[in-house]
Amino acid sequence: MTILDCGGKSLDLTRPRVMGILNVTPDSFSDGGDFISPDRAVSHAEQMLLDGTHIIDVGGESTRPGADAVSEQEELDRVIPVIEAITEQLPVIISIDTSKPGVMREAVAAGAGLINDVMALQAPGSVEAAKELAVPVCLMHMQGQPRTMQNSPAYNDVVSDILDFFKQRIAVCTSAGIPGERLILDPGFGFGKTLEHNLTLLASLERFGEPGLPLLVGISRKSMLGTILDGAPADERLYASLAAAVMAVERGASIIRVHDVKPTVDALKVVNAVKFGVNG
Ligand code: 7PJ
Repeated sequence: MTILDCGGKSLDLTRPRVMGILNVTPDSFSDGGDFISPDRAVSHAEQMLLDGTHIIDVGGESTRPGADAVSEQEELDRVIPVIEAITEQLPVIISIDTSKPGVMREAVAAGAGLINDVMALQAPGSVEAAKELAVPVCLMHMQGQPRTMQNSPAYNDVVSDILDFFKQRIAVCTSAGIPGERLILDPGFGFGKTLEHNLTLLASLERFGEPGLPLLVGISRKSMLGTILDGAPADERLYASLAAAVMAVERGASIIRVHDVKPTVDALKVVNAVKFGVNG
C-alpha cells in the first residue's frame, strides 16, 4: 500500500491518480505574450479539481523539444504567485515542475507538496534541496537536453538503459538521505526518444516496476501520438492520449500526467471498475 505524504496532504496510490497539467509559460497560454495570471490559473486548477484530478502540476519552464531555458527569477515570477493562489483557495496537491533547486525551495514554501524534476535531481544542489524539503520527488529520465534531445536519440536497450539510470539515481538519492519511499519514477516519454523507443517503453512499462517505486507516465498529446495519427495536431490527440493512459495504467502506472483531466478520469474509472468493482 503506497500512501505518499505530500507536505501534509496524502496521496493514496492504491488507485491510479491523475496529475493535471497547469503550464504557466507564455508559449502554452498565449496571453498577449504574457504568462497566465494567478486568477486564470486558479480557475483552470479549480476546473481540473472538479473533474477529478488529485495533483496539479505547475510548470514555468517549457521543456518541449527545442524550447529555450528561462532564468530562475523568470521561473519564480511565473510559478510562485500561482502556487500561492491555488494553495490558498483549493484543497489539492500541487506539484512543481522544475529542475532548479531555488525554485523547488520557494515552491514548497509557497505550498507545493511534490517535486517533478525532468532532470531527476541532476542539477547542482537539487539533491540537497529535495532532501531538506522532504516532499516526494518524481525522477524523470531524459537523454540529452531539451534543445537537442530529439536530434539522434540512441540506446543499447532503451528499457535496460533507463532502468540502470533509475538505479543510479535512486542510489544517489538514498545515500544523500532521501528515503526510497519518497521517490517516483518516470521513463520520460518523448525526452530523447524516437517513436520506436517510446513504443517499446509503453509496451514494456511493467519492467519499470522492478525497483518497487510508483511510476508516473506523461504521454498526453505528445508528438509520438501525432506521428501515429498521421500528423494530427496536439488538439486532436485526445482519444489517442486516452488509449495510451489506459495502457500505461494496465501496465502498472500509478500517476498519469495529462492535459485533459475529465476524459482521463472517466477512462480510468472503467479500468478501476474492472479491477476493483464499481464502488471499489
Ligand atoms: C513530462 C513532464 C513527463 C514528467 C513534461 C509535455 C512536455 N514531467 N513534463 N513526465 N512532460 N514527470 O507535457 O508535453 O512526461 S513537459
